[in-house]
Amino acid sequence: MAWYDKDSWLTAALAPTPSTIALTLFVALVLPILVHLFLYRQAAPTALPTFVLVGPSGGGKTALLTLAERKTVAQTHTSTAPLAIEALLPSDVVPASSHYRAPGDPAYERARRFLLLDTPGHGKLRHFATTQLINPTNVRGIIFVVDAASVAEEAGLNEAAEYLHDVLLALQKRYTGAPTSKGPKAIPVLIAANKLDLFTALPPHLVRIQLERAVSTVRKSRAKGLKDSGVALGGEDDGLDQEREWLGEGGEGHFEFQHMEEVGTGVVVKGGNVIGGDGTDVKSWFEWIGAQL
Ligand SMILES: Nc1nc2c(ncn2[C@@H]2O[C@H](COP(=O)(O)OP(=O)(O)OP(=O)(O)O)[C@@H](O)[C@H]2O)c(=O)[nH]1
Ligand SMILES: [Mg+2]
Repeated sequence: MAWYDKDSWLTAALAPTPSTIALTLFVALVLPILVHLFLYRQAAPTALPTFVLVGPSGGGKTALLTLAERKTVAQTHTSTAPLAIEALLPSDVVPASSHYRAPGDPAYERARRFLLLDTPGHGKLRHFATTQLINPTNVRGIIFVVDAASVAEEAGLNEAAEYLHDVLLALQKRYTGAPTSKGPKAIPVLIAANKLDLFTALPPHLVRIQLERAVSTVRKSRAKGLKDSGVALGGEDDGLDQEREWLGEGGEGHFEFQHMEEVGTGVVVKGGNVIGGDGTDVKSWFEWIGAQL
């Protein structure tokens, strides 16, 4: 049977027979729906962007998490386990990805949701935080909560600086150790100078200066032979060359948070207080979160 015969399949496919019309209609209507469903499933957000709360014990991480969840402050105790909650940006903060969307748009409402992960700040329980840094899943930002009154004293400052040094070094290693030359997606860091309601608290710009100075000291002492910064983070302790163990630029001088931009990590310091006689002031932190969403 040749293709031009009356009962060949090609003639039937082009003829105005009811079965051909029905089949064409079916394909024309059902195929776009199937393609839409397939693409929609693939594009649907699988997990919310996560912000990890890290920082020395007593900084106010759990207090901030409680505030984000319940909109009121509550008494907290030293944490021993990580805790994740789903939070919503305050209505007066606009997520950066939704500047041109109207409130009420489902995509706008979805963009305002995020996960907040609290980790224990005690020295022996920091592995909960550091595993998140070594293998971040959906981590959009790190919030390093520090008590601005405790960094006014040497002991508190040193503890905060050591933890901060390890956090920044872990982020740097993640960046420099990436298999692609483009580097992984940047994870920015917010240093939340908390407890500004206290009389003894340092203002944010001084918290920044003090921490930069103290991190420089930590960096110098680590370089002096303590090659255990990788061990402290639960990472590979050997096989890493000296250069990668060094935070920031190769130079010996003063460390500045600005140096972290070269390894894809923006660091900003913003002040606030979760608890206080005059109410809470956490707006600048939520604005920072909104800028990352
Ligand atoms: N004055 C004042 N106190 C605060 C503020 N934020 C938190 N605190 C208090 O600081 C203490 C420690 O707060 P937490 O939130 O438990 O500290 P944490 O960072 O979770 O500490 P760990 O769980 O041990 O890592 C609590 O007694 C809080 O009430 C603040 O802004 N101002
Ligand atoms: Mg806690």
